[in-house]
Amino acid sequence: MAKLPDVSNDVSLLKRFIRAVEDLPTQPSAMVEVAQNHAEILLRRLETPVRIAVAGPSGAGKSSLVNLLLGAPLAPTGEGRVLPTLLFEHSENEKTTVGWWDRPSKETAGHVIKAALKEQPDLISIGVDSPILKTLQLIDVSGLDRPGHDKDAVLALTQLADVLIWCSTISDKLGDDQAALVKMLPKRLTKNSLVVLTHADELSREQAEAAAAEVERGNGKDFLYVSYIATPQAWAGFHGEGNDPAAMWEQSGAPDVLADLLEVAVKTRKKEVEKIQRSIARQVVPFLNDVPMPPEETAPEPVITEPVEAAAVEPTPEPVPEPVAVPAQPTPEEPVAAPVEEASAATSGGAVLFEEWVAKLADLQNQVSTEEIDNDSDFVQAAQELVSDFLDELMDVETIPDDHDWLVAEFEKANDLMILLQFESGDRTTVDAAYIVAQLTDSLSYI
Ligand SMILES: Nc1nc2c(ncn2[C@@H]2O[C@H](COP(=O)(O)OP(=O)(O)OP(=O)(O)O)[C@@H](O)[C@H]2O)c(=O)[nH]1
Ligand SMILES: [Mg+2]
Repeated sequence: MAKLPDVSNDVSLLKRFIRAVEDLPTQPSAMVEVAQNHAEILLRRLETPVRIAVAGPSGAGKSSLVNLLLGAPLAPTGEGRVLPTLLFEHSENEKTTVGWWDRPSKETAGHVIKAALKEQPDLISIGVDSPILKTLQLIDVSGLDRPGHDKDAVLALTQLADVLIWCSTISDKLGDDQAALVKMLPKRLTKNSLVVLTHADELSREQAEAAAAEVERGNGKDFLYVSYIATPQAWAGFHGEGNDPAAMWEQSGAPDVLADLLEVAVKTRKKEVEKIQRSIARQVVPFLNDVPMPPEETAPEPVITEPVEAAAVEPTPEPVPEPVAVPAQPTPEEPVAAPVEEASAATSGGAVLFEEWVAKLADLQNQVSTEEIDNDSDFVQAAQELVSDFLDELMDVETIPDDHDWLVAEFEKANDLMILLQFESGDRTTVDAAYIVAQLTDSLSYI
């Protein structure tokens, strides 16, 4: 079974370095201070669980699935009205925090979701003392198919999620309307995604298998896995109801859904941990000798110990310092480092990338001058596709040095912005999109 990487050594190293810098009797050098800053950001990233978002059309059974994963009926179900995004995270004390994208949040003790809804927040985060949440955060995103709420939902997904579970009722089989919504989402997210077809209890097992296979070949082909579930039966089986709860659990499809989810979460986490380890090797390790490091604690506390099913953690190799460009996961708190001096020395890989980008731009310009693109929203969409396609190439490229993680991060940020721009109206969007493209061109010219 897939196992989450053990990061206890990395956490211990970062904590000891941060403490060593804090304990210095004199002001640290600027370089050491920067390294300490990096260490703090990297530590935060190591301590952040994999963030799993459940999204899909209204009434698809998202909140029911979230509750099943939580093992508690915390997310309101069968509401029929659009709720804000609900984020379930680990906390020893039960608490509810209402948040807005543009205002400070407010925290209350206990689970008071009904009262929180009255405040009309953009986001409600719920602290739950559940072991699964030490490993995973669960995000219930609603309203993706509701005009007026779609932008908020996409914003939540781009800002908060690492992995996506797309829910569709099995009778809808992820139709074209849904495929159009999925296309709007950042590719870095859809790449780490699975489809769960709900209401499988309305079909026979053979019909459910056939529906899942059809989705896998059709609109769900970009997702890593497609599985199905009968959520009420899974819930009843899990909570020991009925004559044969074990059989009910087994037949509900839940074991496959959990196995798929675990695999995707582990894959995503491993990629993120490898990236963090490369950053530690580059940004922190060179400065270890500049400070008196405290001794290693005898029993470092592992960050990820309590698992979904697989509590076991897998030791990962020591940080690998080789320069390899890998997909980055943007974290809102991490500033994108500016290109460093030596990065401007063009590498052949960098020069090829720049040429490719310029060729794509010329193509876009051509489409505008031939009026193949003749309105603002088509321009924004074409520009977003250009950025997103190029981002895919950038992630696969191994010829640019590791220092250019910032470039991937910049394209990811630009891509997220472009996705949101598609929900805006007015001619200002064209200007904004063109500005983003120009900035990316400038950044690419550094490599
Ligand atoms: N029979 C059956 N009913 C389900 C299943 N999953 C969810 N439901 C029911 O479908 C209704 C909608 O489920 P929710 O979990 O609230 O769906 P949602 O996607 O969160 O809905 P919104 O938040 O309103 O978009 C509820 O009455 C659930 O009990 C399922 O697998 N089978
Ligand atoms: Mg819901």
